Amino acid sequence: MKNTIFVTEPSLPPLAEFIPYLEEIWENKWLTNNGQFHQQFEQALAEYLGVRYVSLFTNGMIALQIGLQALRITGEVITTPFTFVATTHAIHWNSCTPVFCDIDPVTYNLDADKLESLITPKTTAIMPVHVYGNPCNVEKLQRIADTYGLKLFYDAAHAFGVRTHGESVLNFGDLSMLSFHATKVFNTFEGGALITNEPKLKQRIDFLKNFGFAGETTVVAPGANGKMDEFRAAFGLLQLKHIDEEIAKTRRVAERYRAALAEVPGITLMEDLPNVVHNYGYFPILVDEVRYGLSRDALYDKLKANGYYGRRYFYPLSSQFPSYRHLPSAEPGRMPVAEAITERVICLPIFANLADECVDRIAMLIKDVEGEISEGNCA
Ligand code: T4K
Repeated sequence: MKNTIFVTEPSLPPLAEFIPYLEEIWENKWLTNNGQFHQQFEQALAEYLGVRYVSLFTNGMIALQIGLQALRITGEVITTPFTFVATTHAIHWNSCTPVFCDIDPVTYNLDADKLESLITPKTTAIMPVHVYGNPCNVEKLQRIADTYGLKLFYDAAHAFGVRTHGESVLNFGDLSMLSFHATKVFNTFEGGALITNEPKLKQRIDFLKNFGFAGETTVVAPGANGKMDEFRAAFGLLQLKHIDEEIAKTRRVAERYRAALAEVPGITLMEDLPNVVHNYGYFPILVDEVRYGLSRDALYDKLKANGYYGRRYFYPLSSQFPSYRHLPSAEPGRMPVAEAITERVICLPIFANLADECVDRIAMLIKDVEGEISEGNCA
């Protein structure tokens, strides 16, 4: 859509660079099922991310579902309501009950200090999300998981390349899931991965994503089809060559927003966390209606009317959707922090090629509380 700046724009390499990969696929006629690009991409990703084992998937949602199967999760899973609904759906699709826990007011991630009171004899796992790529309180979560004998499965859909205290955030817990959807910092059109340090778990995941086949005639479990094809694996290999530059460019966009919006009364920005390498995939702001002078939705609509399509990630909370709002943990008032933040958040447009002029116009629209329309759109 012309004259519209969306919340994100996918990073794409020059098309000419992809042609040789396609020629090779056409030559080999090997399109999927653990082909050469699939194998190379798994290896290259593990090296890039600084993790032990990567299992590629056709998307992040099926990776979550298969990860829960691979860990043999049953009963209740404690999770965050402040997430894309895929996290909650994956729990539901595995015939488990999501139990929602409130979030931390600084990181917007599942609040490890509020978790223990939700554990019951039916709890088998904790499924936190590194929202916007901000690392969860990984140490405390691990302590609780170890104390109660629970599995710890991170939805790391937003956390490509994120490091905490020098270590990949994907190395914590039993399993982590990455999404390579078009809207993510690193994309393969659609795609995803599971990351683990355990060779046996990697093997079980690889069986489960290929219908449960452990050999030509051996099926070890009721698997599904979660495989990534050669087209996307080849594309991912190419994307890896450009990702550092893309993240560096996106970081500059975030810095420009921060400088422009630092002093706006009633607008709260999310700062970089100490000892964390971020990927800048999202730029959330919180709008305090009383101090700012406009409601979150009024600002959201004003930006949209000017062609700037931010998104209210994540509103409503997962726990507020009809499929889940009957659950006891979803009852209004039980998660005051999440309930407040979901009503105030807007994620502003951010991506590597977002022009300075666009950032400046968006910032100007936010600062000019009374003003309605900017002079033309930067697109
Ligand atoms: N867990 C978490 C925490 C997640 O955030 C997600 C996905 C998942 C699990 C599941 O992973 P995947 O199965 O998706 O791999 C988008 C994405 O579809 C979704 O992947 C993502 N999270 C979520 C946060 O955002 P929508 O409904 O906002 O997408 P859509 O189509 O409205 O796209 C947003 C904007 O991006 C568009 O307005 C324009 C731009 N865009 C989008 C696409 C698809 C493009 O410029 N090009 C494109 O190809 O959910």
